[in-house]
Amino acid sequence: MGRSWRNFFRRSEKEPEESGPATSTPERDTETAEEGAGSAVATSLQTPSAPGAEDIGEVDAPETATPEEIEAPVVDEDILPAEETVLSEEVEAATVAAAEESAGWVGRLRKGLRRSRESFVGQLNAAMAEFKDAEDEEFWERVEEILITSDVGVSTTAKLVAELEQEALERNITSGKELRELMIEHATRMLDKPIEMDLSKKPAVVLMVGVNGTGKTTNIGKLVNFLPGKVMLAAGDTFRAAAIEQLQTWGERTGARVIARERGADSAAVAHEAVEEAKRGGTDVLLIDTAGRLHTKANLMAELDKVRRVIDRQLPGAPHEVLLTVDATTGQNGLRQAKLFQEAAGVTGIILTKLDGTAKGGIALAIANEVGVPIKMISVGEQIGDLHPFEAREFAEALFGDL
Ligand SMILES: Nc1nc2c(ncn2[C@@H]2O[C@H](COP(=O)(O)OP(=O)(O)OP(=O)(O)O)[C@@H](O)[C@H]2O)c(=O)[nH]1
Ligand SMILES: [Mg+2]
Repeated sequence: MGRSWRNFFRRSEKEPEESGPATSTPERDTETAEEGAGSAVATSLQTPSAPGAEDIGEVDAPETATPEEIEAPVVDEDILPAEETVLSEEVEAATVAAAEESAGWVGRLRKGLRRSRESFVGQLNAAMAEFKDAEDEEFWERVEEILITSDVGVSTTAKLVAELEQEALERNITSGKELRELMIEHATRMLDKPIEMDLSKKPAVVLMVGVNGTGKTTNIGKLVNFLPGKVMLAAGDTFRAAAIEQLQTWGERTGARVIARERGADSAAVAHEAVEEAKRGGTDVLLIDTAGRLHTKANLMAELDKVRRVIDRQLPGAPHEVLLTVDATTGQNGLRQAKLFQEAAGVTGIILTKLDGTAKGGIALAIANEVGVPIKMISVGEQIGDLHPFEAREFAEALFGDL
């Protein structure tokens, strides 16, 4: 059951023996890290190239912000969450216990989705109970409404329901039970994409992007524990002092070295220094945190573009992965963010976060169908064990399965 971390990372076949945690700490899940390190052979899964990365053309990079500018509020963003976020104290307290809890992560996913599932599945159950034949147009309209209200969105719902209707007709399905299984199958097909992370280069550079509060920094911290080899972190979010400290805390906790400069420093300069250090120090994976908010969306995208260009100049082909965190509780807003970042930042994978919260979960289908980027991981809590490789079938079952 479930996809493990073992085959998740595509590693270079040259230096598997060098892999292993950089610094062993009690918190670090060394067993998992070593398992991952052992999976040197790439599977047939291919990581897609960064789509849209070339579309935005040259953008003037923003100057380094002055302190006054740093305090200035975001002005033009409807896609950005309103509140500032800080590292939760719960994360501090729960680090050690977290890995042990990870076995129950599907349960956490189900529990998280239940809040919406109770109404969503309740409605779906009621509709399914009345299902008799696939020619009943009213039935399909009802299913459409239910899906749209659970964040699947209009166009993805239309596609899913059209496929379902066609197959139900062809196979002459007459029971709700069979139809539900068909729904799970179709959702699985829609969600099932290559999720493997390409860490075959040394150093492999992973850039974490996403709007503020979606879980970039926290999930960098969690990811360190599963990454094979020597890991380094870079505090590329120089917008807030707390963001730098937050990453440093994760560094202390996981034993990963952190490259940081002072608040207000040029983010691209931090990335530059980190790549140099990673090259020099035999780092296997460099994870770079970025800001989730600047004064404007244009500033943010220009900064990300500058960071990417600086990294690529130093290490052609890098960053090898650009991971976007999307807070699943923000519904269709998350879909807009995914489209925006895909175009501007060349995202190669999405981490869908806060699925333990009030998320309706349907956003995963919308992203899978409408954004050409795979969901690679899901996060179902603030603890280290709450980050998991995305598994399409499991997710579809958690979403559409019977209560
Ligand atoms: N419940 C829950 N909380 C999460 C999850 N992922 C992250 N968080 C919490 O969400 C808050 C924001 O996470 P951060 O990692 O700071 O988000 P960020 O994207 O780095 O935010 P900025 O630095 O402001 O751009 C923190 O309190 C995290 O602990 C999750 O899967 N579930
Ligand atoms: Mg952050």
